[in-house]
Amino acid sequence: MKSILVTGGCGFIGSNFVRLALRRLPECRLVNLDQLTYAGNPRNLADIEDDPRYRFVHGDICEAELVGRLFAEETIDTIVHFAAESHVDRSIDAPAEFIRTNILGTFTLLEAARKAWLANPGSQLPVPENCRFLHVSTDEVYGSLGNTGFFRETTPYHPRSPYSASKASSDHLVSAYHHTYGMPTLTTNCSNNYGPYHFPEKLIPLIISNALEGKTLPVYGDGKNVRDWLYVEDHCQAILRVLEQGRVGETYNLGGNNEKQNIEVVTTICDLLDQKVGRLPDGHPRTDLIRFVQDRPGHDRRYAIDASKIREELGWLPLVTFEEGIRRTIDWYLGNLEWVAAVRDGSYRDYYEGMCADRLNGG
Ligand code: NAD
Ligand code: TDX
Repeated sequence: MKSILVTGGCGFIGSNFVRLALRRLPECRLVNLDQLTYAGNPRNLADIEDDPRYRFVHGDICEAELVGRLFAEETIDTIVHFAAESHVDRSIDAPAEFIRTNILGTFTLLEAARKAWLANPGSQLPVPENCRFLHVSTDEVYGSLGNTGFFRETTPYHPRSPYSASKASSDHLVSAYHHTYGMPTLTTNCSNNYGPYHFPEKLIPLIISNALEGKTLPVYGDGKNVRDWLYVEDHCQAILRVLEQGRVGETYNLGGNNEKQNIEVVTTICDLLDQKVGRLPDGHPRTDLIRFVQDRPGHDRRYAIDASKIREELGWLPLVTFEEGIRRTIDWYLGNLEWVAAVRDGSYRDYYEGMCADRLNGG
């Protein structure tokens, strides 16, 4: 049985991954180490928390003693590392936590894996064949594109926000551990995700929840910045594919082939909500709520991914079009208004407080 340590499994992508992995890998045991920051919501995994193959551990990836203990207790042979501070705007307001979690946290995990997997951690002795360290990263490490071109795995790094700089730094550490110690690493650099359990500080869930409540819809700058959107389930499938078939030491770009200007995304959500739940109470369309607001400092203009490497080497393709994915996403939010309300009013932390008391440090 494989013993997988997932970090950040109570966040948006991590929780979608944990659910998929338990379904797809019947022979695995899965330990979820999550600090439950504001972005970690254990309710995201309420439906699987009693699965005997699953263990939740409340803790910080920067705590070397805790991470080392987990490696030993659970004989971890695989890491899927999601835990991070993930919101660009927060990284502009308060970068310190991004440096700590994203860089020092990744370093702590690499060190724990080095000590656990290498018979002599100072040398390059072969690591057991079945071990893997999969680092989940972002396309933002490559910087910003103009109107043309795509990010390839060979594109030089040029991060431009504290968030992307911290992720770039962690990518370099992962690469260094492969080259220096022979650590069996895999790195994925993915475009913008969307789908169920997305925290409503990010564009798509923020617009859906504000538009439902009749609040204004803030669009930064001229609204013409472009992002490539990937449905979260497609991302999670890609991670499993890379884990199972990826070449050790390689990086893989993942994208949805769905480039959209932000304003296009916002108007699409408004139109779909008008169709699904009716216009605003005063009869106006939801697009009337759009407000162009001050731009994000250093706002990257365009991201676009060339995902041909993973397509050609591992046969992975995104299956969900943006049109289908955005409908599914809106339907999920409409079907989970309690989840949205609890996150918006902060009461999701109550569930969390109870959980911390019960399970502190995996107790
Ligand atoms: P998220 O913010 O929704 O979740 C992050 C999770 O990590 C939370 O559960 C949080 O509690 C946990 N966490 C934070 N600091 C921790 C610490 N010190 N110790 C333990 N747990 C900690 O993030 P997400 O959007 O699900 O992103 C997951 C990963 O994927 C990140 O590494 C991010 O950089 C990467 N990524 C995200 C996107 C995207 O569009 N969301 C795209 C590409 C890559
Ligand atoms: O209120 C808003 N108005 C707005 O116009 C917000 C929150 C965002 N935006 C714009 C900024 C971006 O151009 O929408 C675009 C998407 O913004 P975010 O949802 O904050 O995502 P982004 O900054 O692109 O980063 C996301 O994708 C890459 C994730 O948050 C990262 O973790 C991931 O690495």
